[in-house]
Order: sequence, then structure tokens, then C-alpha cells
Amino acid sequence: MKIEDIKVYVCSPGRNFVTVKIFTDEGVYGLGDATVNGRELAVVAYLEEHVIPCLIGRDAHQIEDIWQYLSKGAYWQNGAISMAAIGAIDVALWDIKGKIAGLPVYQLLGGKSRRAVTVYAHVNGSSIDEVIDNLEIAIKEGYKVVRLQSAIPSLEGTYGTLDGKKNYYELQGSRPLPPEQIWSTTKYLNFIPELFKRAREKFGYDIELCHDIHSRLTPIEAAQLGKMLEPYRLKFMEDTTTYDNPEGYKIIRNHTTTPIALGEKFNTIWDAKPLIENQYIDFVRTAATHGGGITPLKKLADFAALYHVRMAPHGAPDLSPVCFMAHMHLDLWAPNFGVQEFIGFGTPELNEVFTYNATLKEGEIYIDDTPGLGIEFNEDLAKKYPYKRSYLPVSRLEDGTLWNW
Ligand code: CS2
Ligand code: MG
Repeated sequence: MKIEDIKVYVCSPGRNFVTVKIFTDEGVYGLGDATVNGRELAVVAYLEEHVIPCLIGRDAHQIEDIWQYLSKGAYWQNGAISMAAIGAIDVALWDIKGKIAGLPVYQLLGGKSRRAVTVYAHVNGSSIDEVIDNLEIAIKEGYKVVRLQSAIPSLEGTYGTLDGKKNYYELQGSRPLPPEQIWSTTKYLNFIPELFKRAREKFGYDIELCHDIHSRLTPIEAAQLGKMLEPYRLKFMEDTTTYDNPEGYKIIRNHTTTPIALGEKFNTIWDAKPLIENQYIDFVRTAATHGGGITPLKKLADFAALYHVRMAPHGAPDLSPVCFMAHMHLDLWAPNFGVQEFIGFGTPELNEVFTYNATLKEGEIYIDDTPGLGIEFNEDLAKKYPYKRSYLPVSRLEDGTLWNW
């Protein structure tokens, strides 16, 4: 079965997505997601100029060899742009293999390890009261795991307070250049434990809670935060500090029993390796799109399992439904699956362009047994939603110093 053609589509049904479609000479096609938020067209150029010409005529069954060829064979390895390109090709090839086999991708990985995929919902607010009200709604909806984020009083622009209470996710396309937000670690650390205290006082300890810090603390500050949050027993605190220096995570680990999640920006298993083998983290958050596809994520899951580290794949709105479905198959299979991030099924425009069968019931997602990934992309409808240049926000300290996002 030969690869006959590969097309790349960029559309913006609510936000930008880069979708790859591989066509074979047997009439079967596969889909992949190559979206890198704020750098979408760089991936398109990488695919169209440097990847696709090398793949025409190759055997679509040779997923592993194609992955090695695009990765090792490229000389310039790794990085967000090239790994998203390789990830999209890899996911599309798994989709094709499943369709040819007449099996959903999770069967090719080793079959189901659980009935459905437990997800964590996002609960945000511009004050603790608002977050608590929204948490009550999420619990009533049946979620068992929830991520809590709150705006910090006297700090403009964190979660849920931009542009008339909009979530930062919704800013896409609305500004030509990156919006800027102010950050103060002192104000944050003085404020955030109270959010979790209030949540526990009102809802007890059965609801599992997570929190994302977007790398804004130093290791010792992250250790302080972990200690302060210990009484509220989080499922995990995510991205407390940057991962450029894995030893920073040793400092955090040595001081606190609050579990640690990391890895939504990892592009390879090697990014995760020192953090996993030293047992500095508890959940690894690498996505099929940014981590180079299903092939390396399967290896990452198996490696992580040796160290009691569980999978908690990134599920932000800038990963397309194609990546979401790739994660559903990985999550159903992985024996060491932890939890899947989930921000809802998205806008009507999005669900017009991407169609798939996934049902949310009591905080768990069920998919059906459609061969392959079980997702369709309507390229004609996608044309209705052209690309819009767009950026994530940038963070600065109160004195203007550029800070981590
Ligand atoms: C976040 C992301 O979902 C998460 O955990 O860290 O929302 C992140 O900000 C975006 O994916 C960046 O593109
Ligand atoms: Mg995150």
C-alpha cells in the first residue's frame, strides 16, 4: 500500500488547526494533527517543503521505519515544529493501518485496559467564589477530576479575566500580536492555597483536584507551593517550573509529597527520560501531536510504567479533535493511564469540520469501534474558516521583566 499524496489543511473553526491527510493507492486515507499554537504555518512549510516530498511512494504500512526516517534521518532532530510534523504523519499512518485491519487503533496497541477514559474538566473563575460555584456545576455534571484555576486579586489578566471574563483560550484571532499579562509570584503564593482550602471545605476529598502553574515558579518556590497544598491532597500540580534543568524537579520532589505533572511541551521521550527515571514526576503530559505521534507515545507510556509514572496527556483546545481521538485510543490501551485533560467537545463550527463519535458520561469518555481513529475531516467546510494569525499571551513581572508562560 503506497502513499500516493499528502495534503495539509489550515483552518480556523474557532481557532487555528493544521490537519494532515495521507492518501494511499488503495483508496484508504488517514488523518493527523500538526497544530503548534501560534506557529501554525511553520509546521505547514516544514511538512510541504521537507517531509511530504520524501514520503510519496513509500509503503504506508511501515509506520516505525517512516518515523525513524523522518526523525533520525533528518539530521536536525527534535523541536516543536519538526516533531509536530512527524507526529501528524505518524498518527495518520496509524489511522490508515486501523482502517485496513478493520480495527480501532486501541486494538492495534494491545487492546483496552479499561472501559472508558476518565477526564479532568477545567474550572476557572475571576474569584474564589466564582471558581467554587463553577466547581459545583462540574461535580453535578459528573466529573470526578477537575482542574482549578483562579484569577489573583489585584493581578490583572490571569485565567478568566481577560477581555470581559474570557478565558485566554478564546483570545485566538482577536488580537494581531501577543497580549501581555502581569505576574507576581508573591501575590500568587499568598492567594492560591485558599482556593483549595475552600474547595475541600465545601466538597470534601472525593473529588480529585489538579492545578496548572504554567512554569512560573522557581524550583524552591514550587517546593513551597507543594508543601502549602499538601493538606488539600491534589491529584497533581502541573508545570510548576521549567523543565530545562531536570535537577530543579529534584528540589521540588525532596520537599513535598504533592504529586507532580509535567510534559505538555516535551517533544521526545528523551525530554522525559531523566524526570521519569529519577522519579521526579508522577504524571507525564506529552501529547501525540507535539511528542511525535502514537509511535513514541506508546514507548513513553511503557517506559514511564517502569517507574510508576502515569500518562495524563495534554488536552488543551489547541490540540485538534484528531489529536483528541489519538489520545482516546492511547488512553484506553495504556496500562499506566492516569487521567486525560478535556475542555469539552468545542464549538458548533469545530464539530462541523471534524466529526467523531465520543460520548461523555459521568466524567468518562466512551468511543465506538470504528476502524482507525474514528474521525472525519470535511475539507470543503474547513474552507469557510480561514487561518487567522494568532498568539498565546506573554507574561511579565510587575516591573516589566519578561517571565515564563
Ligand atoms: C495548558 C495549555 O492545558 C494546559 O494544561 O498548559 O492550555 C497551554 O497553555 C496551551 O496548550 C498552549 O498552547
Ligand atoms: Mg498545562
